[in-house]
Amino acid sequence: QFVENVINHPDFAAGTVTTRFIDETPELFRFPRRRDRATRLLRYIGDVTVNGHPDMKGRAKPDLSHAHVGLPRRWPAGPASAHREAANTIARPGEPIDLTVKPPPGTRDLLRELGPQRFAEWMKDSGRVLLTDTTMRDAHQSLLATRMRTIDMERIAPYYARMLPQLFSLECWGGATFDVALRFLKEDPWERLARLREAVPNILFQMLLRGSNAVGYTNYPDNVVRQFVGRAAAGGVDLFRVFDSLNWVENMRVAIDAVNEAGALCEGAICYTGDLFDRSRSKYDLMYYLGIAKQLQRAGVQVLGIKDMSGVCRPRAARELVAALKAETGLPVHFHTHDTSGASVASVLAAIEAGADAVDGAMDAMSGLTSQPNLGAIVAALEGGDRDPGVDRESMQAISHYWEGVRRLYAPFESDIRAGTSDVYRHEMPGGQYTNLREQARALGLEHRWPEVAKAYAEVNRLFGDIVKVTPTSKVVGDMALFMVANDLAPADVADPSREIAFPESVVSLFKGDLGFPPDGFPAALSRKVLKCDSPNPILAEPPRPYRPGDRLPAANLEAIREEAARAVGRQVGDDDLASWLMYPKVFREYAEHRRHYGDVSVLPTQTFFYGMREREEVSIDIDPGKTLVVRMQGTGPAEEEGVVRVFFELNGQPRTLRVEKAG
Ligand code: 3PY
Ligand code: ZN
Repeated sequence: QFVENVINHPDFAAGTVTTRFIDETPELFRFPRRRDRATRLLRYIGDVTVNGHPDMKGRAKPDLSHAHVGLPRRWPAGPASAHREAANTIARPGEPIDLTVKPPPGTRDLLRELGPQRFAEWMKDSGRVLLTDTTMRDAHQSLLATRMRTIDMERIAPYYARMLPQLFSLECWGGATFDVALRFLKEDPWERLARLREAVPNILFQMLLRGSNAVGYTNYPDNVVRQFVGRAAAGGVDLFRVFDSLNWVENMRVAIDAVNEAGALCEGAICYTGDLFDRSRSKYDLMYYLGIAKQLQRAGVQVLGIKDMSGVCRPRAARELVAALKAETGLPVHFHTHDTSGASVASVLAAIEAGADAVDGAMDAMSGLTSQPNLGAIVAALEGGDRDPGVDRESMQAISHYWEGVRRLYAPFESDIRAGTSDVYRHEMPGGQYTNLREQARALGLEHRWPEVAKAYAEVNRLFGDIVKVTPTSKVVGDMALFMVANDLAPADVADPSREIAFPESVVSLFKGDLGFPPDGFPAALSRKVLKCDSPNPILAEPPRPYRPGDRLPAANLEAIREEAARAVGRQVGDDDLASWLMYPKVFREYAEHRRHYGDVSVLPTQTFFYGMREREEVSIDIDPGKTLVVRMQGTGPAEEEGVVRVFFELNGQPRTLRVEKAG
């Protein structure tokens, strides 16, 4: 507000201010009374009700008249399970679930007791398979365009803590969730982490970190990556799954060191691509993966992750890879895959047979297709065997039932895919990208040419030298594939030195080395063409030799940037806000603006957030512990002026009328 007052002051605007302007202009410190939270939230609800949510443009509104999100209310009627006894509750099937009872100890307590090194030993010795539930991160990133809101996670979180304390970890942060929370959901990812952490004190929280790209799409200065990791660890992330989008360990070191410095558990992930057994494509053979694993081990990771982001690691490859990695490094191995082909449970079971210590899956209702394999099915397959994960299936069902209800709220973000597709073995698109790229294709009017896009994706990969495709390199390959289809370009046209092509910006950036380099570099001829090396500009005469972008990016002056951010958003900027700004300055600024105008919209129920309110609908909004707003929408009516609608609410029984401008 102070900044607004300065900017709007007539002297400031006229450029006649002196250095004593602030001292001599007391009105700068006169701020209008902060609009109370309820009014700002009503304004938001009014806007969305009248004008619709901007994210809903072009999406069909679902019929939610019978939507029901069922929280577990009573202990499921399954056999009394071990963990209920561990919870020291006398709960019996059918009894109400008491959220005031402290959750039993879990993996997080164990990590704190043992420290990362000894915890990793425990992972190998525990015998049972350890399970990660990805529902709160990768599953909704891959199925629902990452749109799941904090409130829907927070409501079920305390049940996880009590009903499934034997889970190894909850993947609930990082990847695309950071960007999407700020950009589309207008909520603070740091607050999400804090709220979930409070609800789940006992189970490891896991995040996906894109190495030097942190949670963004390009390399950041080293000190920015370190600052981010430090804040994430302080905010409650216990396990960092770190990867590099070209499998270049050199470019992961800063992140790995930062995780270790924070005392958190560091999982170095190897991105799986290609086919271990394809002799015509020997680049990605067993030696390749073992080489990366050894580098990661030397770099100081305690756990090895196999990150099969596209779901192309077939059962035989999973078996071979897991066995070899374990034998060669002695590190615990954590297997992650996607079900795009429909065959992922087979790969998970093969990985377990070969000795995988931990595997990822998603709760039934959020599994399958481009998401993770079905956890309930995995548990059932292992039940009674020597690697039985020992989690209560009835509890999993109860929690999955909740997710089933939640998923309905996000129906407009679902893709239209009905079945698995084994075409993934050809195009190798990551699960999190597949639906996104389809949507981009639709936006460009290319939906009917999707098979061509998928084919072009594979062709671009070959043109680029058969690279690892995962955020952000996968986005570059996708951009180029769409570009080729939209412009009717064949691979030969792209490669043809005599044919002028205006490559997409992201492609130029990739070849410049902004994301680092694959171990064998980019193909020389295409590099020359993309970078216009044959142009008269001598600086561009040769493609760059491989370098680590972090070595060329100057350290960010964090305090100067903090001040710049504070000026831009008109309030103080703490360390978490600073981290958000460093990742996404423009997005953060817009988020801050939204928050100033509408307040903290993360407290709204998801239906209200996306779809506004119907006439005579009533919702309860918990804005603080013990402070609830009851909002009833009475109806709308025309105002005296054109283009303005009056919305009639009742707020805690008191009538409130709001004037909402109708958008364009
Ligand atoms: C991400 O980086 O967001 C991913 O999910 C990569 O698989
Ligand atoms: Zn994934």
